Amino acid sequence: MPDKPSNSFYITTPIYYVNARPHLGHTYTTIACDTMARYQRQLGRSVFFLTGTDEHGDKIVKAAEKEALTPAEFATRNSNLFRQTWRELHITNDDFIRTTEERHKKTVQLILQKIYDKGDIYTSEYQGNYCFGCERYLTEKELTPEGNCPDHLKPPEPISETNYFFRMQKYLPALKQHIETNHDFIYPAGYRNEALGAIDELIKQGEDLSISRPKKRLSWGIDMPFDSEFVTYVWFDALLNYLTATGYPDGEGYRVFWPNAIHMIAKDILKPHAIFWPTMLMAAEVPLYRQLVVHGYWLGMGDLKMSKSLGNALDPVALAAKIGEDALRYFLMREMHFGSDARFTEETLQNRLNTDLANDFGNLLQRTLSMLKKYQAGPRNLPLHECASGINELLPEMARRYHEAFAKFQFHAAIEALFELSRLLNKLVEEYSPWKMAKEEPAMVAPFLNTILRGIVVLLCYFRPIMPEKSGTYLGLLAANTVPAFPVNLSEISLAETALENWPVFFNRIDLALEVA
Ligand code: ME8
Repeated sequence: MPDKPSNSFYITTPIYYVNARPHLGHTYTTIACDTMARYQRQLGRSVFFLTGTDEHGDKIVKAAEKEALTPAEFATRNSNLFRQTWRELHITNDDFIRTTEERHKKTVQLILQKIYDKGDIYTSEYQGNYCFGCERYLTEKELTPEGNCPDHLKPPEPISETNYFFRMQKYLPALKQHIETNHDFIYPAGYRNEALGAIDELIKQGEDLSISRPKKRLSWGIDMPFDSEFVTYVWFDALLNYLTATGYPDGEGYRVFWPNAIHMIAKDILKPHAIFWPTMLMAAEVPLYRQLVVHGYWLGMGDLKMSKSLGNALDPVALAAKIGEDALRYFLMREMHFGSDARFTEETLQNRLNTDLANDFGNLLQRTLSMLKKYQAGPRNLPLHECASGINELLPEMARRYHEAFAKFQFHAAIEALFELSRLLNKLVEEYSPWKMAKEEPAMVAPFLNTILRGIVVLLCYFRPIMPEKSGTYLGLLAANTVPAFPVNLSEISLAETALENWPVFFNRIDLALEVA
């Protein structure tokens, strides 16, 4: 049995299908988890951050055939694309799981056998409308008026076959009760309500979950341990990755991290995560994960969900090369309100980055450093200037809003809280005008600019999970290493008293229109 929740933090991305290249949609989830993982580490927690690839099923077989590769060759090549992308974007995942690994096969078979032995798996004939894109049967209600899958815009295929079924119905009432009593189990609330609605619908239909595929139709999967004529249904296989990676059932990771497991997904895969997965855990007598956090879609051209099949997906590595890795992270975290959809256009990207990073914070940083150099004022740990009291008044409130926003995955709100301080610092520079001070009260210039600089160092500390590279570089340049992870008073900031010669530009204005021309 796992420990009670402790100082540990476990976060997962979905494991991505290897039939597509990583695009901006996958990148958002991975960067959001990475930002959260970095934040939790900065708080001093012990973090396990998992991502990986989902490699079995019809979809992969079909995609491999098109390229005249075996499913295994195809899966390995494309899984490496994800691994490579996350490496290039400096994602700090602690593990990368592939569902074709031996450790995973063991867990899947162990859990299936356990559920089978207690009588919660049986065989039956099934007929339904199967969407190969979603790798699941769709109900009539889920289809668009034209009879298409709402995500893949194609009609599902009618299929009839004998399969093994998991007695999901048995666990639905208990799951419903769990969701009702644990308000944050599925977050934000809109998705919690959607899950409750879907449970009621499933109870009404009375259907269980088909969890196998006959090998004569599909052999690319994990054998059912009690019948080698069948392989495991891809969702049953895939969901278990979250448990495999902890070292279930005996691993230290299972004991330490499982009680604090948080799964991040987009709304497309709410049903498998909010309903199939917890009922599977109940049947396997494994405690439920702690929380499911659900975000909306990045919409690309035509205001459609960005995806490979709709042809409007963006390559994250190319984009990062163009605008910078931290700028990409910043944009994704600032622009999407976690839970709602967000639109990706070059215009929103450019406006957001130029306004926030070049004009507001970037300008504050550049002008402060230039003035420090021009007036030969530091960095120096001088007594604080009188304007520090206004800054110190804001800091605890800013920190409170920032941490509260992080606790709710509202990254945009955390960033907004920081910009209040950035604006205050810019305002103080205008108000006190060091260029005038230099003529009228020259002795005040250094204390003033160094007070502003300490405020900038505070901001860099809080920006660190979001823009790790730039914040890290500037903190290395400007701050002593005694600075706390999340300072709440300027007196906690010790500056690195090294001469400022050349420093990198925090953010170069971008003009994507000009670049295209
Ligand atoms: O569903 N906007 O894999 P997948 C936001 N293998 N997020 C997006 C997105 C978009 N336009 N497009 C993709 C699968 N995503 C299964 C998961 S888990 C046990 C198995 C992100 O490759 C988002 O996180 O289709 C979404 O849930 C996921 O990619 C789907 O990835």
